[in-house]
Order: sequence, then structure tokens, then C-alpha cells
Amino acid sequence: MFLLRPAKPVEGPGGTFLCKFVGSSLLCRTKAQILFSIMGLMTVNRPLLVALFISLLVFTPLSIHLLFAQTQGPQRVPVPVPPPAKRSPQGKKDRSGLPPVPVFKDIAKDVGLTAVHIAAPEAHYVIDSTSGGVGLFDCDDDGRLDVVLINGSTVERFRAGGDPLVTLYHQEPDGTFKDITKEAGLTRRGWGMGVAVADYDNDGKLDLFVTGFGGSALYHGLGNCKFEDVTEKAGVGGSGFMTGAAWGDYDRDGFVDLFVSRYSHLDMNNLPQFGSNKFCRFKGILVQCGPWGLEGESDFLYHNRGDGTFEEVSVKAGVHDDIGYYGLGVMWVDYDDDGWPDLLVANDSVPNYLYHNNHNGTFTDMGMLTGVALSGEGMELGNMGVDWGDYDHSGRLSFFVTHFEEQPNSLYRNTGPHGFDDVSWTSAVGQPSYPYVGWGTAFFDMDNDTWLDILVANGHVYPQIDTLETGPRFREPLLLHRNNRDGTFDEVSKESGLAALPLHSRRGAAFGDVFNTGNIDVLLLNVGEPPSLLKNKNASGYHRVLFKLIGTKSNRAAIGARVTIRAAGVKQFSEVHGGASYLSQNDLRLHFGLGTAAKMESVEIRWPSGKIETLQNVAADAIYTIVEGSGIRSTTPLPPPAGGATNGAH
Ligand SMILES: [Ca+2]
Ligand SMILES: [Ca+2]
Ligand SMILES: [Ca+2]
Ligand SMILES: [Ca+2]
Repeated sequence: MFLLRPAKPVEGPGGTFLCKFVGSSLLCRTKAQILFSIMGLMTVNRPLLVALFISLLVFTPLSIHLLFAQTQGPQRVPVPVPPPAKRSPQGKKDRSGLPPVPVFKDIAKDVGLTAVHIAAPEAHYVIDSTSGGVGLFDCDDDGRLDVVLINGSTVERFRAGGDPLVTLYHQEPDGTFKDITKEAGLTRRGWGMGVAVADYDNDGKLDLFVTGFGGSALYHGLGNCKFEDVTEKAGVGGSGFMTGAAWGDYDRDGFVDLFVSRYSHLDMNNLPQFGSNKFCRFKGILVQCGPWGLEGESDFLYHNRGDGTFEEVSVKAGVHDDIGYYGLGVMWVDYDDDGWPDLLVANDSVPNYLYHNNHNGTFTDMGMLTGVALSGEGMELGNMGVDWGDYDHSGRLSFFVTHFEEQPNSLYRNTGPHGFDDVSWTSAVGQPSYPYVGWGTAFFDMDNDTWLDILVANGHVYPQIDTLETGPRFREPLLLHRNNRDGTFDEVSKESGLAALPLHSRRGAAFGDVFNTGNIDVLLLNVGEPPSLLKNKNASGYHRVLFKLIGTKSNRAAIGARVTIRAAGVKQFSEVHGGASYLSQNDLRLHFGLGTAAKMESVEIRWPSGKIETLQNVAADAIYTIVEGSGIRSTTPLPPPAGGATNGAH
């Protein structure tokens, strides 16, 4: 009764669960619980049954009314108005012990990153709103990060053959960027969405996967930023509305596998017409249709056979998504630290999947049981971009996900075996994000004080929103959450200069040390406009370190490797990821802020093969290349830390 969507069986430790959507909430019960409920009804006494019958008579019309209101409502699920912050503004703690907030400057134009993302200004279709991602990777192994941007397209242009999926920029020795897309061989056309980087054939040259509507592309790296299009040969071209992509060696055979999420079914010759039904209205104005009202699409898992070809195994692995959720950001992460990569799929406006790796080529969705599928209030939110990080020095990876307007971005604190707590409000990352549509994001230590901060790229999906007199705009500000070291964050975009930047409708965000300064910079996709490159001018004076990992027995790009460092008694760790944020690729090198510690007592690398290597007494302020089985192979010194803060960083 009152089911909005079909029941979905979920495997859990208590046996098969039956999950049903009732109204806007989702109820899960084991078969045993349901059986006990029925048995209880059968043995209950007569007056109780009469009372139950009367209750049903009274409440059923109300339920029908509520259900009717629900189906007639806006196409996104609203969440309750935010509760007041736990601490009053006057009660703001003294932050004078923290380093100065780093200043970020958009230098994209100055360094030659000028390619304009292609997008229809009116965005009449949902596909006009999802592109795209950006990436930072070193395509010629010269030690300087290069830049890949998704180009986008429009319905008209796509029908005429589409646009080259990406633009590739090489970073020159002087820190400027040169468009080398054509000579690189990245010429496939279509409608690009996202990027993810790995070395799928372990030949020492990074390979680039690009998702797109109607067809994705696998570019095999030939070295020196040249690529060969091997999409057909590899069998990973896919179909439909592909969005997120992430590389991870889920069966630990030394070859990275590939997961691709898909959004909704769209027929390019029969697109749902702008404003044509109840799912194409927002706050009283006509907008693009979707995702509600659109049929969703399943997802793909490509197992790497090790011979340059892949087999699509999503059904037998249990990650097929036959219910057809609207998939966006995806990430492999070992959230329970058992040495096997698990998979997070962010689904727009419906529950997230958290697929736990069963160590045998199959997965079990633990999203509901761990608490990351829905908000803490049990609401389905518009999930977009994702990241994982140990923001509270607990030794566990917590989960951050960006959300649609009038929903908080969510921080799920990993409590270990008992799952995750939604701490969005109490950590104060939820309140400032509530008005905005969030996309690209990451945990990163912007000031090198050892505590992970968070940046969020925002931008609305409906350009028509600008016709409303009040409320959100299509172009939205960035958010920068500074870690207060007590489980809370302060939003410091004003102090950092980000609030003064021109507004854009942003999507993907990639994080990395673009100029080898020891500070993490941020590359952003701006819909219909050139990108932004936010140079981090951090002047905390704190030490830091970067690790570039090279697998030998493990996959060569060391995707899934975990580095744990101890410096001045503080333990930090991070994993290498092939795809994260919103459809984007971060610097594969792992960066750690070290505060006032000039050396690390220990550096432990857990390689995807399971091999653990430990180094002792490693100096700060360098980029180390570490090869599996042979320790540090090369050391590139970083410049001395800029600035002179001497406050205790721990
Ligand atoms: Ca390079
Ligand atoms: Ca390769
Ligand atoms: Ca594999
Ligand atoms: Ca920090």
C-alpha cells in the first residue's frame, strides 16, 4: 500500500531485508521481522484488532491525502528547515590559535587555461546540467601536473556529431599551460561528462578514461602526453548517460578495474520537453525535466582481464543498480580498513550505495545499514560529489557528500563497526551549504596544520532561477570550511578571498599541488565558461610532504594504496584514488600537512597487494617517489614553507 517505488531486497547481516518506500521514507525489515509481525496480529485479542481497524479508518484518508500531496510536489525531496546551530554566533570560539586562512587567487587566465566549457545557456534538458569534471595528472611524467578539462556539448551539437570530449593542457616549465589536445590524440567527439586516471595496463604511462553521454573513451597513454584511443578494443565504450567513473582493483589481482555510474535514460530524438509536466517545474517556474519522472539507468563494472580488455561484470558482482538510481559521483574507498576497496555511488535524489567488498568478486550494499544512504533525518537527498577523509584524527575515513539546494551538504562521521553518524549540522558544514547546489569537493589540508579542511564548488542547475526576484542564482559562491580541530568547521570563504571572486555555476573540482609548492590548489569547471584555477597562497609556515607511489606487484599507479604517517605523535592517513569529487581526478600524489613537525617518525605504505612497507625518520618538505618493494627512489625538495606561523599545529 502507498508504495511509490517497488520493494527492493537488500542483503544484510540479518538476512534479506525488504525495503519499501512509504511516503518519502524508506523502511527496511527482515523477513523474520515481517513474519513475527504477522504472527503477532494473528494472536492479538479482539478489542485490539477493533482499535487497529478504527485507526486505519481514521488515518487512511489522511495518508492518501499526504501521498497525493507528495506526488504533486516539487521533483526534489525537500528537507526540514535547518535547526539552529549548536553554538550561538556570539559563542564562536577563539580561533587565534589557528594559522591564518590561506588566500586563494584565480589564476586560470594568467596561466593560459582559457578553454570555454560548451553548454546551452538555457539548459532546457537535464543533460545540459551534469557536465562536467576536471582532472590533474602528469601525462609526461616530468613532475609537473597537467590539466584535463571536460568540454561539454549541447543537444544540437551532439546531434551533429558532438564536441571533442576533453581539452588537455600541458604545464610548461614556466607554469603556463599549452593546449595539446590534438597532438595528444584526444580527438573523440561526443558529450563529455567526467574523467578518471589510472595505469590500467601497468606500463608506467598513465591512462585516461572519459565518461560521456552515448559513449565513453579510454585513452591509452603512450608517454610524453600522447594517447591512443583504445575504447573499442578494451570494450569500455558503454552506452547511455554515463557520468561518474572510478578506477579500483577490487579483486586485488594487480590490474585496476573500472566502475561507471549512469544517470537517467534519455532518447535524444524524443527528449522530455522543457516545462511540459509536473516534473519540469521549480518554485513556480518552468524548468528542465528530471531527474524525477525519468527512467533511471543501471551502472557498469568493468573487470580488467589484464590483456588490455575488460569484461562488464556488474550483475554478477552485485553492483548493477537494476533499480536505476540516478548515479553521479563515485569513489572506491576502503572505508572499513579491511584491505579491500569498497565502492560508494552517490545517487541524485535517491539513496546512495555503499557497496562493501565481499573479497570474492561480489559486493553487498551497506548504504542503509551503515547510515550513508540517507540523511540522518531519513531523507533522500540530491547526492552529487563525494570524498572521504580522516577529518577528526579518529583513524577512520569519514564521508562527505554535496547536495542540492535547500539541503545541507552532509558529513557522515565514521564510528567504526557501528556505521556512520550524520554530523552535518553539529559540525556546521550543513548550515552554510543549505541554499546552494553543491558539486565538486574534497577534504584537503589547505593550511598544512594536519587537519583536513573542505572546499565545495556550487552552481544551480536551472538558469531560469535568475528570473525569480529572490532566492538562489544560477551562479553561486564557493564554500571553504576550515577545520576547527574539535569536530566543527568555520566557513571562511570571505577570509580566503574566495567570496570576492566572480560567481560561476561550477561543477567538477580537482585538488592537487599544481606548482609543487607544498600547498593544494583547486581546479574548477565553470559551466559555459573558462575554468578557474585557485592558487593556494597559504602562508602558515607549516611543514608538509607529498608521496608519489609506484606499484610493482600492485597496480602501477598504486590506486588504493594507503599511506599512514606519524609526525610529532600525530597519525594521519590517506588513500590514492582514481576518480573522486564530482566526476573529477585529483592529484594522484598524497599530500600531508605536518604542522610544526620537520620530520615524520614513520611512514607506512600499505600497497594494494597487501604488502606493508615502513620507513623511519623521513624529513618533511619534499616530494618522495616510493616504489613498491624498494622504498624511496627519488626525492624532490619543496621550497621552504612560506610564512612564519609558529602556533602549535596539533
Ligand atoms: Ca607534466
Ligand atoms: Ca598505461
Ligand atoms: Ca582487478
Ligand atoms: Ca587544515
